[in-house]
Amino acid sequence: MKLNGVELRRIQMPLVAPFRTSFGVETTRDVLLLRVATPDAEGWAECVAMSNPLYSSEYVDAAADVLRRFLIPAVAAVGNLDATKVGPALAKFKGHRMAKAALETAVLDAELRAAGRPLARELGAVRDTVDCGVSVGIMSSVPELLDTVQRYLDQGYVRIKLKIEPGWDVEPVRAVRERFGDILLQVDANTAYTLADARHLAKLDPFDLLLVEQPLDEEDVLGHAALARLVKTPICLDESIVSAHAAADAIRLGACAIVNIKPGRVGGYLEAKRIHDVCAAHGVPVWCGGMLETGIGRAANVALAALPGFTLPGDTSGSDRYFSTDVTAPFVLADGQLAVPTGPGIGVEPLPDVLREVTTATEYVSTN
Ligand code: NPQ
Ligand code: MG
Repeated sequence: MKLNGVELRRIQMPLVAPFRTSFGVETTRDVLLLRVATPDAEGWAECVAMSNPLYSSEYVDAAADVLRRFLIPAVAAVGNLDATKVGPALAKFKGHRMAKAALETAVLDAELRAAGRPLARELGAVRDTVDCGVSVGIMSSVPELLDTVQRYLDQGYVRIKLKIEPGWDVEPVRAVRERFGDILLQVDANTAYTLADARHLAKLDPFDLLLVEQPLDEEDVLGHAALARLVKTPICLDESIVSAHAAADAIRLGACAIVNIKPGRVGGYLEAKRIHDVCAAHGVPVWCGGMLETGIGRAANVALAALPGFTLPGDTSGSDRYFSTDVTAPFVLADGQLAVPTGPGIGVEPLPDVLREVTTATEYVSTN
């Protein structure tokens, strides 16, 4: 395969409601989409970086910059290009995994579309539908939280994840558990605590949570191992797991019993599959995280979530959890599940009218 060029397209997607986490409030999603042009097919991907470096060090302007200046030229120089050659060609550039993931995914999509092969089958999917959970932001009151959770349960979500931070943790968890009984319930702290909070976090023990996600700093893997000995709730890592190597280390150190896999965070779907395999070899369950993706990113995540080791429901929510209009045909929950796309590549394409409507800038990086 040969690369003719890569389009970088910025889109602005209003969220249906503000989404509050321990690192801030988002009201719109500022997304970078990639379209690679090859002689045989186009390939699409979504870069999951946020507009500000709050979840990780990456942010969308930096992703666009590193792509145009370094990553795209390096991939364009690869002879007989296929997706497996993208990672090695980019390895000398440090970090920028979300940018790398987007480029590898777009190349993979083009390659699979040209060959008529669906991404799910390529990755080793064993299901044609996946169980869906939903991530619930920090609210201004417990009654507002209970109303929100009720709506998601009515919509069929099979697992609820509550965002927590100091001052919004034990009480909301207790309220949701008391009101809704034995639903699948977990929490995500996005690094908002320290090991000194261990006794406080142990107050979550009585509520039978599936897991507590990333309570401590992303670099504090040993802290998570220490915390695991002080609390009963299983610890799941998100931000800390940036590669299969990091996953293997965290498991060996006893820092996590469960892993959240986000392809953007780890540099792409091929590395995501390697993490899945490492975790499966250690009997560690995994689930697919979310970064408020449009249908482009969501489609590929749903394919990944169909692999056998994804034994917990993911943050693979329906399109309407975040957007009133998606850039693809919307993903709609049926019986708490989403259907795994069956078409070639990621199996979806942007709707031209919607795409035009939400686009704020486009740039074509020619590689001829
Ligand atoms: C997580 N996602 O698991 C992330 C964090 C997150 C679904 O909880 C804009 C873009 C806002 C990406 C807010 C979920 C975001 C974002 C939170 C990612 O940690
Ligand atoms: Mg998380």
